[in-house]
Amino acid sequence: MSDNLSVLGKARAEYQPKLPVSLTQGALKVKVVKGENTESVRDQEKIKSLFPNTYGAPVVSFEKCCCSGSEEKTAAPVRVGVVLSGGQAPGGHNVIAGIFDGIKSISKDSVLIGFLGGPSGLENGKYIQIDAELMNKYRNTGGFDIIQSGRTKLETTEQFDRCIKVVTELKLDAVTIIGGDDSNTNAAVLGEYFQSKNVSCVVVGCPKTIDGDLKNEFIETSFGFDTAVKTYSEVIGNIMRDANSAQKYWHFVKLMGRSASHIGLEAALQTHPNVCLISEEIKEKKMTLAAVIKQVADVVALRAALGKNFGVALIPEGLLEFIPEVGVLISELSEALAHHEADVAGLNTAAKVEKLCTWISKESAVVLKSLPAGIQEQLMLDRDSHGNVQVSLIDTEKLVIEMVKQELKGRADFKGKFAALNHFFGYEGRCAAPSNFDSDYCYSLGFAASVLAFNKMNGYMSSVRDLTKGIENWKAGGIPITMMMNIERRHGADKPVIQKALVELDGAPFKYFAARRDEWAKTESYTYPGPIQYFGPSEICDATNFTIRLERGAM
Ligand code: FBP
Repeated sequence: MSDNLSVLGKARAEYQPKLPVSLTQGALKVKVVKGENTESVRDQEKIKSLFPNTYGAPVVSFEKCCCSGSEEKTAAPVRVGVVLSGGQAPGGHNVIAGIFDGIKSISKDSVLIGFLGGPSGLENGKYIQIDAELMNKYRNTGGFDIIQSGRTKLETTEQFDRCIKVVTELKLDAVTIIGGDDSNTNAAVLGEYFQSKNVSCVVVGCPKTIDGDLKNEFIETSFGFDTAVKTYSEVIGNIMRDANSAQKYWHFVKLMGRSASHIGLEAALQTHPNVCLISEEIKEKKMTLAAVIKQVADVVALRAALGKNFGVALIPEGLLEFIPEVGVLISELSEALAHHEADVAGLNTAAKVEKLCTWISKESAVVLKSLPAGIQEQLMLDRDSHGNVQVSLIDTEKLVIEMVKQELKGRADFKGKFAALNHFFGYEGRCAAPSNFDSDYCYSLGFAASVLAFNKMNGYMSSVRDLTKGIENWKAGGIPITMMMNIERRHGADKPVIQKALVELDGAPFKYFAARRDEWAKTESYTYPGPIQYFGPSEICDATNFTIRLERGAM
């Protein structure tokens, strides 16, 4: 056991995560049942032409083997590599523990290779062998520090060929890529390339991201979302108590989640803030930035009229991209930066704005010039390796505060006070110790990935379903990654990517929120969820989140 574990950490290390019934006898005693062949969610012909070898594979589900328990099965050892890709998410270590225990249940001589620092570790052959002693130090812990993570995008044939060299030298049967939508897209592309080159190593994905936007009929949630939002909700609850105690500040809390507002929505369901902006609704209603600010200012004014110059507002970090005129600006900037990066390198903000305005539309130039210099600079920052604007670096909450202040100044009938504080919760929750739900879910996803690897199921994502029905009813299996894909514009080009799951306005979580938000705006209906509990009654310790329960009709 690691010396740097706290008292709780030591107790937590003893926790044995639970598994779906189909996996409890080990990876050798799993029956793989194939369903119907599949199609991608959109752009079928295009995706099929890009994935000629792996497109259309069936969904597979795992069943407990009907062979008698005493019947000993044996198999040759398997050699599996694992990569942690993208932003940290609670439970990643348990996915690795699930893979480790899964392949050891096939043969005690099976080997797990951990590639260091994300996909670049696979490309450059930087790795460690994960043995039992190392694994045991990280069970049920947060973070990705066992092998670290990275955001390198594997996309060129040179990179793929370097990966082939590494997996061939290491004699790997499979590589598991634990990542979000972009990383799992990479997993599918790499698997397709391996197969086209007759490389026997398969590539298996695993659904990770606190953002909660990698989900569909078969992937009910991405791991890490549950723990991260519970962690943010604890702190938001604490801030609500403070706001209600001092009664002198408005707190504006920006929450991570990239494009999707799932984190903000779930935090709202857990804590009942006075304001919670949902980017997807703003886009649907085609609200301008001015209209969004007016909506927030209206709540501030309403509360002030009731003698309440305080409150809590939740702001999703991807907000600006969803305000139509700013969204257009961001995509035009992305396109311009993709083609003219060298032309603007080294220029100061004002000069960069002037230069970029010659490549974007007149309307977008007006929007860009209307924003404060700090926000302009942040919108022009380099895109990440997948072509996304880095929304966690944009001070949206400060922009909203400033603009609400201006809006209220212009209202003759506003007699209240508006003193606002800003917060950003993101990194605080990404490496939290996993909740029981994430500990179990991640371990199960990892174990299921070992079954996919052993059965040579190339281009599949590990899946565990029926998550609200109690672990004894969880169903493990695998989903072809191409099934989740469509074509999107990235870095100025059309690319196959896994379709992002945004907040659905006709979905149960949003409807539940929308039916209550007016009441929450004017009252202090705050709830104080408190810290995640690991020991105690199951209804407290094993509870899932509102989003999945509402989506699955479990509340
Ligand atoms: P993934 O999509 O890779 O899971 O990352 C999620 C996330 O935490 C986003 O919520 C956030 O916008 C982004 O990572 C921050 O990126 P970075 O870790 O590179 O600062």
